[in-house]
Amino acid sequence: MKKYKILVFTGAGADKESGVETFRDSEVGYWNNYKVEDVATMDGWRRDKQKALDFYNEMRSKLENIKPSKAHLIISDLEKYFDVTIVTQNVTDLHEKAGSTKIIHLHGELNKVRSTLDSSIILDWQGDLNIGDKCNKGSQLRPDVTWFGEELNQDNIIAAMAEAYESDICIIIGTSMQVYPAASIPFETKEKSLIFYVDPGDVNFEVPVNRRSFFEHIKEPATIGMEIIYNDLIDIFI
Ligand code: BV8
Repeated sequence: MKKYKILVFTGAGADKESGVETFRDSEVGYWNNYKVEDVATMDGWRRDKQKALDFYNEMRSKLENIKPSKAHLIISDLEKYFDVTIVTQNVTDLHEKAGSTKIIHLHGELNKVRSTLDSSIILDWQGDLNIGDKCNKGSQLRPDVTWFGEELNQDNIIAAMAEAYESDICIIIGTSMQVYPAASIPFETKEKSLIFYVDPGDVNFEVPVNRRSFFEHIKEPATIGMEIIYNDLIDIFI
């Protein structure tokens, strides 16, 4: 029997209970301790490469010690019954560690770096990246993440849109939905698809009028929200 398709759209809040800081929603969020323009823009990179490298080295050093939360594990478990695609804004590898198999990283990945001369040269990378670490063409390596003002990887955006167009259910977890074009993807799902928004905070974005009757805000952290949704989906669809 054909499986219903679920699009899971995640942001930093989905990783919060694994010990990863978010960006905008708390005093300790990344953007409260670093200036976005210094560490996540091309201008910042041009001004002070080591500062940007230090920011991502700090984030990458945490990767080894963080584990998937119950939310990541439930999302992975949904693959038993549904055709699940994860479209994430997160640069961590927690969905991979939880066993999910279809993951699109819209804003890149912390454990990858790329050449500043030839963006097709992408290397797996653990540990710190520093000035002088170069690709085989002799150019400085940079984090393989998408900075503000940089175009997203078009293959990823096209793949994410294609999955959204076919999705019957959308689960949005832990994102303020402030960053575009990523935040447009959940509303590219089928017009009558169910949309669950898991976030202990308020809904601070516009839900399109034609989607409001299918939109449910579960005002809980990711682990509790995903338990609620898992039980609802099994009751309704299985
Ligand atoms: C581009 C780098 C153009 C990697 C990031 C309209 C259309 C297109 C672009 C724009 C547009 N309007 C403005 C733009 C420009 C810009 C943008 O969107 N700016 C915003 C801020 C206004 N977009 C861009 O620049 C993009 N590029 O458009 O290029 C172009 C086109 C052609 C040619 C050249 C250029 C690039 C955007 C990517 C930027 N890179 N990160 C990294 O360091 O991670 S974005 C950054 O924000 C992260 O990737 C993060 O994932 C993303 C979104 O943040 P969230 O994940 O939502 O995190 P946040 O802290 O905001 O929210 C956390 C939520 O979790 C909260 O709601 C909280 O309540 C909740 N929460 C807390 N605890 C829990 C929880 N939820 C569940 N459980 C919990 N326990």
